[in-house]
Amino acid sequence: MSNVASRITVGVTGVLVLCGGWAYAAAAAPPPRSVLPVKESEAKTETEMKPYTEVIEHAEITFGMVPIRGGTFVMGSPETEKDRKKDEGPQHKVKVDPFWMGKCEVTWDEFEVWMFDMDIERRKLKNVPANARDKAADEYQLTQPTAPYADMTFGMGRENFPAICMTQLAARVYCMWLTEKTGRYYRLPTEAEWEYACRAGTTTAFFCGDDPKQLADYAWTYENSDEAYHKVGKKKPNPWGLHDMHGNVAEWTRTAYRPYPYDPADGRDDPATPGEKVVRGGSWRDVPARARSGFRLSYLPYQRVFNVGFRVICEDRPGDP
Ligand SMILES: [Ca+2]
Repeated sequence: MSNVASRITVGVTGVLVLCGGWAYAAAAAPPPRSVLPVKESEAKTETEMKPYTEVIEHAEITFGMVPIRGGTFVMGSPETEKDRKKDEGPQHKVKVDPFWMGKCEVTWDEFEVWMFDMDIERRKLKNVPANARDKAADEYQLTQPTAPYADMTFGMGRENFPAICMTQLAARVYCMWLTEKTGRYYRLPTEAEWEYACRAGTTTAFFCGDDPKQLADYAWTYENSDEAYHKVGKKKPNPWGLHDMHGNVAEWTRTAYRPYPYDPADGRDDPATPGEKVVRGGSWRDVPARARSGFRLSYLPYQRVFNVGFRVICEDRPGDP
């Protein structure tokens, strides 16, 4: 699965530059990352990839990851699709490499370990010394002596509810922290990876068909949400085992909003690319048409959006989330 040579890899302490077939280290290569052992996450080949449960050490928090096989799919929606927007075309084929994806959206339980330094506090309380992973991850913790100025849940619930209202940058730093914390490479999905995983082999407006009425069993939208987000994973998953891809909270991707065809060679997946970043899937306060597999929305990466959260993906290729 290793595909390092095809990417420009930016590590935490070193920069690997690939140029005309020559690879050289522009700075000292980072030491090998310490890995928290999770047996099921180990896979030498794509066919060995299994679902696994990730652990956030010292916080007693876990979350599920689902293997997504690589493949080629048709990105975008057909002109005949009801409510289709012009930016969803032209349809085009995109190849996607394998990865694991969060079975559910990132919850407050997970996000607040990072946001409130909860693992550091627990280590202090229990007098547990920081291990190599903790030390590396602590570099990405927020330093905030006071509580945030507003309740980011807006009273909608915290335990097992999806995190919202973080900037895309904060979601990315969370991924960097999680990478150090676990030793596995976590990042935001690209727009193509997100749509590929959402469609799960389907070509209809929703992974459950074209009729929005069918959505009720699979998604929280304006039609059934009672105007609030819901606990993650309560609706049926898509064919690849992912929950809430349509609705609940809309999800940040790492990709800059650009016209189709999707072409990663133009730098749209590079986090440093300026401009608005794509958000996918619609939310509890959106009508079903905005939860369609092909629907695209975008916000600036420093915007905190009331109905936008994220989910993580994991792959074996190290880089910058
Ligand atoms: Ca969602």
